[in-house]
Amino acid sequence: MLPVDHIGIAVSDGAAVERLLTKLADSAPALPEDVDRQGVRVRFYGSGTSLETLEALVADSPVAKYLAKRGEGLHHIAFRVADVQKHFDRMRAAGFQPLTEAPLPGASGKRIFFLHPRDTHGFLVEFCQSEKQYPVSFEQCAELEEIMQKTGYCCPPTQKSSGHVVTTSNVLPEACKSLVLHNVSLALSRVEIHAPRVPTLISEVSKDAHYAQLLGSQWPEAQLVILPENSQLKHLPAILLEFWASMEDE
Ligand code: CMX
Repeated sequence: MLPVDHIGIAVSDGAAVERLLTKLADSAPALPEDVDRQGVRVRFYGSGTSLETLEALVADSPVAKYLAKRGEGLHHIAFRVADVQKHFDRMRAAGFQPLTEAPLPGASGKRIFFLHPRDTHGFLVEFCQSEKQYPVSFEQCAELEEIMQKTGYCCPPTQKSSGHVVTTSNVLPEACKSLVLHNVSLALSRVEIHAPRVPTLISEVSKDAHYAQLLGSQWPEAQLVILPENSQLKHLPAILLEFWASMEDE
């Protein structure tokens, strides 16, 4: 299934709801943002799948109409996609009528489109392309690539940025922002490593502590992130996304 990016809740007074949601979601909201095109003020709570409160800024906005008709409550569910245009075309080809002629800018720099609730059993559906996408190339990691693409945070590297590389190969690329060695075998420790000067994440290294030490000593400038023992493929997206986000923060 596509990942849920956020759940929208229509509220009469976003500031008043802030105290409740900060407790409930165990996270303070990002600063409120006004989306003039939609006539709403939004606040996002949490990362990953977040909650979004929507309050009306103008009387004839969709949220004002919703509040007048149905009162406060669940307003929409938003799926996160890597390529919003692709899903716009996909939904149209499947016979849905998106509410706009094309995806448009929404809150947090996302590009979004909606389907009418009458076409979706009574709930409003949004598709959004995350504002934060990491350029990643996958080499011989089809299974991991499939999982990572589903997060909606990965896009192919561009020429401008060589991006992050996830590989099971021991032929290591020189130019990349970060290198993830996924499931590399012990064979790697036996070859001479010409390590590229990049921060590095090593996966599933705890299978062999000696191997971690060896790479650590050969690669002193690298930032090694040792994954928990028996960590499974399904845990990697969260770990990788956190790692790449932390690189951006530096
Ligand atoms: N969820 C479920 N049903 C909804 C709904 C919602 N969020 N909003 C409206 N409806 C229902 C109404 O209850 C009504 O149902 P009934 O006919 O059974 O009474 C029907 O849809 C039509 O509603 P309406 O009040 O007549 O409103 P419109 O048809 O003019 O608009 C909609 C409905 C969905 C097209 C409009 O709300 C819209 O364009 N929404 C998308 C934009 C939006 O919601 N922006 C705010 C979010 C911004 C963001 O996240 O960035």
